[in-house]
Amino acid sequence: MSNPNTAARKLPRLLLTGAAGGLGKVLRERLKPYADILRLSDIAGMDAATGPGEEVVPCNLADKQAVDALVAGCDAIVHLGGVSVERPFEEVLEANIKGVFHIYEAARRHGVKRVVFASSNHVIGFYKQSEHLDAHAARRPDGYYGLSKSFGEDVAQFYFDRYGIETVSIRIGSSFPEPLNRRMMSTWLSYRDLTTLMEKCLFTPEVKHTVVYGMSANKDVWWDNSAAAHLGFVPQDSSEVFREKVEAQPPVAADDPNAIYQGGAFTAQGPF
Ligand code: NAI
Ligand code: 15L
Repeated sequence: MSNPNTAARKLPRLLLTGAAGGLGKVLRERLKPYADILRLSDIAGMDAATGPGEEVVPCNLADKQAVDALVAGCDAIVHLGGVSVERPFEEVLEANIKGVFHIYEAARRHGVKRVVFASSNHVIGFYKQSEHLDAHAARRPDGYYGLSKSFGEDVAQFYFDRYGIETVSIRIGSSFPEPLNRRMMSTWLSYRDLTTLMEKCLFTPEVKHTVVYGMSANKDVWWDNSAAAHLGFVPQDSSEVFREKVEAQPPVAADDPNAIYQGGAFTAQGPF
């Protein structure tokens, strides 16, 4: 059901970074109804055959001038672009840390008032799976990638406090067609729920800087979204339908990070 607080439903021009990636491809299709023009951007090549209402603007997020030009003329930004797994710091620095700063600087310069930032559960990855968190829990990043998302959330808060640019930072759990392992039974976010959440993030009238956990209505969850109730996000899917398939996988050892930490294997990657 739609959020009664959700106002306008179509933006003149919406920027989608990371459009060539896994979630970018999904949202390229699903965000079309919410924008007259969807501006698609990535450093990687993508299907350049633009459909009606699409435009493709290639860009390296590490290039400040290029990002400035990318953001010009846009009304809102869904920022998915960047390194999406644990990588050496220098790579994360360019794409994620400089990248997110460039996005907000460009938003400030061009008067963009709403950003949806693809943060990650890896900002809190070092909590145990036995712990339950809301959005106010202190962050415990589980690597350079998690640190970059934590920085992004701080940048979002700063640009709201200083310039009034509103952001929803979605701490996405695991958004794939289906949960791939036992850990993802808790962290899974279906594409349908991701799309609904994006719509809430873009159109809820006042969000300030909201942090929301991106998860479906899974049975055993670690996260509490009460601090983001104003978004009116009510997930429809649950990982339960995949339980039999997931539990047919070999058991995970009790001392495996995948069985201990919310961030799973990310907590044990590197040093590079
Ligand atoms: P992905 O790795 O498939 O897509 C990321 C895209 O960013 C890629 O197409 C890549 O070419 C682009 N990119 C990387 N460096 C760039 C640069 N310097 N300039 C411009 N573009 C660059 O990742 P996915 O799964 O689609 O995730 C999208 C976003 O959501 C990412 O920010 C990721 O960190 C975040 N996220 C995703 C989760 C998931 O379960 N899929 C979970 C948590 C967070
Ligand atoms: C993420 O942040 C990654 O981008 C994604 O590829 C998954 O690994 C996800 O977290 C997860 O924790 O399952």
